Amino acid sequence: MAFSAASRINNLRRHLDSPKDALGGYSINVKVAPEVSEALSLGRAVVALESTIISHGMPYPQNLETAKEVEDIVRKNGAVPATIAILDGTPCVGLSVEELEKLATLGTKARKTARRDIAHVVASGGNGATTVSATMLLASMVHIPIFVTGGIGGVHRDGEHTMDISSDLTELGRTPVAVFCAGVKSILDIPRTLEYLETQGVCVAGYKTNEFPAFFTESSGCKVSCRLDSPEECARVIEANNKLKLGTGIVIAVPIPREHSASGHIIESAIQKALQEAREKNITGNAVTPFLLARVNELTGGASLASNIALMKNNALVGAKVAAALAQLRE
Ligand code: PSU
Ligand code: MN
Repeated sequence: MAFSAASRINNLRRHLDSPKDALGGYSINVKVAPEVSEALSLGRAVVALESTIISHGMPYPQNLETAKEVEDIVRKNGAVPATIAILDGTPCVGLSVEELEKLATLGTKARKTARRDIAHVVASGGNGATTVSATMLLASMVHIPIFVTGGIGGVHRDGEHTMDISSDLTELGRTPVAVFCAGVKSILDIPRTLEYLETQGVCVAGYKTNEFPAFFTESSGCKVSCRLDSPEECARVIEANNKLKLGTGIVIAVPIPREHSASGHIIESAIQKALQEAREKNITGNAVTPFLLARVNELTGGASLASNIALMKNNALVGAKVAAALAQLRE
């Protein structure tokens, strides 16, 4: 369906003035960077990016360098990057270099903000680094259909007892944003994560693969629900999801490029050790994922960080190309 530029601007304004559907009637101010708002109003390609990966997912200064490089890759591949975070209580879509620096240096002092935390971070004027669930929600409020990250959360190992299931999975079941990732880390229970996504009605596609990747490695032994072989094919599925008003998200899993994949054996033994330590230290709730990510990185002597950075950049490349293909499809 073609929209004129003026009607797109009006639609966006109406939505920004009153983002009621997403936050239940609480009319808040969402700050959209001028570059992002212009691209959205003209129907150009935009890619949302999360910020917990900056604050909690990587150490300083690699987090800042990676965030900037990822934005550059998105730009070079035909889309406008929109990193999402909550700064001084204001949800921001598109960050300046200074704002990225602020978040990167705050690190874990920024509040890890999932859907459940948004209202409190806003009401208390805090700084929130948004996880996949909160980033999806804010992206959809301003009608950004595509979001790139490294790995999504999932069902934790032993999740059948702890019920530790990331809100990323329920968000995917209720918010129509396509999330590009390299699968989920094997710190999680991958088969149960996929079962949960199936229950939530989420399409889990493999980009040029039939197998769901395991973040550091290409294979998890689990199948995806469909395979997509080009940016145009991805764009058509995203558009069909949108036109059908299914209301659910899509996972598009992009395997880590082979030359950057970490040795499965080294990673697995680090994961086992980190899981054991987490149990001994009685780490629970939303502290589990950041703890495991940091420990696996330490235990592998930075090898996992290098892989993490490489796959994030690759996901950004693919996501930006799909965003460009989607914008073209909608012209
Ligand atoms: N997995 C990663 N890197 C990350 C995260 C997950 O490989 O940075 C972050 C993402 O922000 C994700 C969040 O949304 O952790 C999930 O946290 P939890 O498991 O507490 O839901
Ligand atoms: Mn959890």
